[in-house]
Amino acid sequence: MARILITSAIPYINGIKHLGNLVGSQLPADLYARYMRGRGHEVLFLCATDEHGTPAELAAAKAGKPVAEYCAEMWSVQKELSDGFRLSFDKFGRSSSPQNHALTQHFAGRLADAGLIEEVTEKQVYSNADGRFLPDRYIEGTCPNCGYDKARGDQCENCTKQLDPTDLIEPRSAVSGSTDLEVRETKHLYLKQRSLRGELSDWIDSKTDWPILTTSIAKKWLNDGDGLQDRGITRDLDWGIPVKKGDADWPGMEGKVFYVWFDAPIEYIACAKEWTDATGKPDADWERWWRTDKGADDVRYVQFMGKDNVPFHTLSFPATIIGSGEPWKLVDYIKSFNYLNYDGGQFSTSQGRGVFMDQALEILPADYWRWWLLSHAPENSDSEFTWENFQASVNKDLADVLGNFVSRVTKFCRSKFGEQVPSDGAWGDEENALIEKLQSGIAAYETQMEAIEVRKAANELRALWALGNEYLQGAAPWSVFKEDPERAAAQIRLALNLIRVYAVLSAPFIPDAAAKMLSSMNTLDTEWPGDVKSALTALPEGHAFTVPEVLFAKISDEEREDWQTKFAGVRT
Ligand code: B3M
Ligand code: ZN
Repeated sequence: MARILITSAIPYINGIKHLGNLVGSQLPADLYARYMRGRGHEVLFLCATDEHGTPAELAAAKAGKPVAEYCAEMWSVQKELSDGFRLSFDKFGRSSSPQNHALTQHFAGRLADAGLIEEVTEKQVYSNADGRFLPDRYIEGTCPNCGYDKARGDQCENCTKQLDPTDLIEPRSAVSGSTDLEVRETKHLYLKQRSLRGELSDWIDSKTDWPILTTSIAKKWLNDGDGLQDRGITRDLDWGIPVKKGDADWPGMEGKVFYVWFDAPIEYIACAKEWTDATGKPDADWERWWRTDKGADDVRYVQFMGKDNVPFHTLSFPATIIGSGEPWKLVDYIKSFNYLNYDGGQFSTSQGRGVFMDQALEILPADYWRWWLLSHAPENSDSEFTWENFQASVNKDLADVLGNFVSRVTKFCRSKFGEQVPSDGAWGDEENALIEKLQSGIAAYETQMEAIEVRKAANELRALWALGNEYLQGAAPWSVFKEDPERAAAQIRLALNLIRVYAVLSAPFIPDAAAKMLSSMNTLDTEWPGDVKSALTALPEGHAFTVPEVLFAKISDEEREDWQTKFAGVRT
């Protein structure tokens, strides 16, 4: 049994996430966590809300609420939605937690002691119209690297380059649009990432198994010369983690807070302490996941994120960890994703374009979305959600293939043998051939899951479902029953057992349907089908079951058209 630490990029607090956000980190992370638990490994799966920075301040102001209150409310909203999508976090924490305050201040103190923090008096953009310093994200302009005209002061969304606001060409305030900006002096802390360049480079070079998307982005910013600049880690804002050196005040930094991208990844660690604190466990229980001097050296740590987050996870956060000189666990594998587009354009939170998590659950249960999103995960390139495609895959994969198999087998058994696994009859060549195909199909599925090739894993699972249907079609127990009821009994005994096997295999993708399949098979046996032949005898002769409700309803053309119209505009 291995120990696997899994984190998903932590979603910003300001607003409900859209399906593109979901498939870019939290959902595939959940898939992997469920799979690894299903294989019997010990998993710690963490996520949280990312609560600092100007977006939170501005959203709270817009909602007319104190920012702390706004964040607490939005945390509950996001928590409920992540439960709705069955995201199986061991802890859904908050980057504003006391644990993260303490740990972030601790890291800053360690970095300062190591000589890796520089105090810099710098010039920063002040907006006269807005009466405040403008944080990087709230300055927009043209990217000096690629020419994109809506680049933000912290990063260009188009080319992923990390920026400083003063790099922007023709800057303007994103708060008011004002170009009445002036530059004022203010003192900030800089993390001297540059002096860690060699260590970071060696570390990234040692990750020969990382996905190309991850390493290409990491190496681009590492080797570009200007990619690994020292980074400002403090801001002139009210809301955030106060700048301190451990427990001690930091002279000259009064009234300032840490930059959101400094404290957000540290929340991955703090979240583990939130988890043990909330459950009354000792610190040793989270430290064994995070401290290599306390047992974490045999943990495998896997992170999930969208591609725009990669530079922060391959350079900035590792710089914090390495620079601290303490034995914290570094990530072993980073799975990153491209973007999911929506019907000919981009999903957009600011423009309210696309389908958002709350809206999705209002129209269909989580499994429908989970299946489509994961089976179309934007891995090798961006991918696109269209309602036609969604309808087609739900109707075909879930209703016609898996749902239909379960329904036909259970109903046929009920009508001919009653609601119990039929006795008599023996398996023959057809069954042995099926078992062989299942055995190699499951091995292929395991290989893809282990490699976190999400789409390929979905393809393998779909192929496994199809094998059951093909078998049923060929074996035709409904005809065989007339001549040879014992033979039909043997076929159905296998097929009922296959429903349990499908439930176990499919649970990472469609946990609710899997639970229904298991409960209709009247079993708690979730053992992974290592040896298919014996897995197909788990439900013994005479074992009672019930015919389940329809697992997946088909999406009609009318429904599809309704939704298409409903979601064509923008959300207000
Ligand atoms: N909140 C960005 C995002 O949601 C940011 C991730 C933080 S991960 C430490 O895409
Ligand atoms: Zn750019």
